[in-house]
Amino acid sequence: MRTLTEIAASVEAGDSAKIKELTRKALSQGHCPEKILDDGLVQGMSAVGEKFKSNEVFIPEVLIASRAMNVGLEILRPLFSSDRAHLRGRIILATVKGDLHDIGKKIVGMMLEGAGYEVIDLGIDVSMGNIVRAIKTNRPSVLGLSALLTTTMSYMREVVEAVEHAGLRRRVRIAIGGAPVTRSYADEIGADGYAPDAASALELVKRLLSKV
Ligand code: B1M
Repeated sequence: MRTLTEIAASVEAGDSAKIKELTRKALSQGHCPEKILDDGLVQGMSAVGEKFKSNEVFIPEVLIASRAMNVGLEILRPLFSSDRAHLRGRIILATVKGDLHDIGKKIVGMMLEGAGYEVIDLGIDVSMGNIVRAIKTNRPSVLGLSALLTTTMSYMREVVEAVEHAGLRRRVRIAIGGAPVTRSYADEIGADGYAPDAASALELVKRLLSKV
């Protein structure tokens, strides 16, 4: 447990080298990747979020912490991946236009890949035009949208409308998530579902695909 607490502290300190060392150490001690993710890396980022909120740290520190967290995520990623990829369905993920947050979406992607879905991550700040083009090209079963800002979450509605206008809405289920997003907002914009965290996102995708 001590190693996980140290991982959280290293995310807060933005110490990438230490995170690399401690994430490997935690694995060698037998901690499962989910626990290292939740009780180490995510715990550390939540603490950074609290400090950011109360003006104890500022953007540069948050950015350094998120880069350090990414180092840990990349070590864990292969452990979530599954050789069953391509079997259960294809999912496109995107952080919507104007929004640069992608840590949570990456975790969602890792969980989905681990469960045997093929994930195409379009990245951050993705416009509706690019999303529509990607759906036409890749024909996914589910589109997952992420937004962390109250100001960018409204763009999700525009994406849903653009998918509709392109005549693609029947072809793809739309799931949305991110800290400010709620189930009622998903209903309001005509998305097919909402997930508050990565584990729920996996459940949601399974549920949506079972209805196809
Ligand atoms: Co920003 N930021 N940030 N930030 N940032 C927040 C979101 C904020 C809540 C901080 C705060 O004030 N307390 C606040 C938003 C306020 C609001 O609108 N409600 C905020 C702000 C204001 C800003 C800026 C505007 C600051 C500024 O410039 N003045 C700016 C905006 C930039 C932009 O996007 N245009 C900004 C910038 C940044 C950084 C670039 C420095 C960095 C992002 C780096 C990166 O992602 N690569 C950053 C970070 C790291 C945060 C906090 C501290 C942490 C976010 C995070 O990674 N959480 C955040 C505070 C907080 O959340 N406590 C904050 C950990 C992650 C595991 O959780 O992302 O919630 P989360 O993902 C979860 C679920 O939400 C869900 O599953 C994930 C895993 O369980 N989920 C989905 C997410 N996407 C999903 C999609 C799905 C399903 C589930 O689809 C199916």
